[in-house]
Amino acid sequence: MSISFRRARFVTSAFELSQLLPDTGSEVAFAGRSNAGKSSAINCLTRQKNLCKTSKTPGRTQLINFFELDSRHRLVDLPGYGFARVSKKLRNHWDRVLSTFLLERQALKGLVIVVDIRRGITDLDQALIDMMGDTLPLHILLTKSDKLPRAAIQKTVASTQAQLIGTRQSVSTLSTLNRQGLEQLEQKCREWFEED
Ligand SMILES: Nc1nc2c(ncn2[C@@H]2O[C@H](COP(=O)(O)OP(=O)(O)O)[C@@H](O)[C@H]2O)c(=O)[nH]1
Ligand SMILES: [Mg+2]
Repeated sequence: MSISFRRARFVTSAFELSQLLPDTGSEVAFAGRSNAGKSSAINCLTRQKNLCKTSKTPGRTQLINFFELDSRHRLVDLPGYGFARVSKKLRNHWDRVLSTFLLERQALKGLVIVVDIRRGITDLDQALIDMMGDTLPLHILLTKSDKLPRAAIQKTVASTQAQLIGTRQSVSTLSTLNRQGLEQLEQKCREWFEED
């Protein structure tokens, strides 16, 4: 069985837990601060320019978006965190929905945490990593690598690697501009889907 990322198509969006797709098959989800580059990473992985809406204005993706690769495999774009101009009510809503989704979803096989390589892992990313513990394999995707010179990239990769604890946690870089790192991301997602 070979998974084709190119065939991804949008299925549905969820605001509430009751709107999630049935908890069957296998999913890989993308989380991270708003504007980190989650949607761009999914577009890059699927070689589709506009599968996920990307935005120069942070805080726009406020839904859980499901993309189907085939009847058994999905990618999930999660709402970004850390956007200041969000009401407390909405923030609490997503804290509850996301923690339930991430900790209880049986279909979820791995979580990609998208991090702007210029910022590195922030407190909010760390809180997510801590919350996940060893419940799921995690991959830290340091994106926008085209924004930094090679030495700075290597330094951030090394310090990020040093911060990880579990054996099921890994790091790679990505530039959605020049596709540097795309193979590693694809490999990781395949590994998670195929472990199943
Ligand atoms: N230079 C560069 N810009 C990127 C990269 N990935 C994302 N961006 C830009 O970062 C902004 C936020 O990206 P988006 O994917 O919408 O972030 P999201 O909020 O995490 O989904 C957009 O302006 C993207 O064009 C990258 O690898 N390189
Ligand atoms: Mg987005």
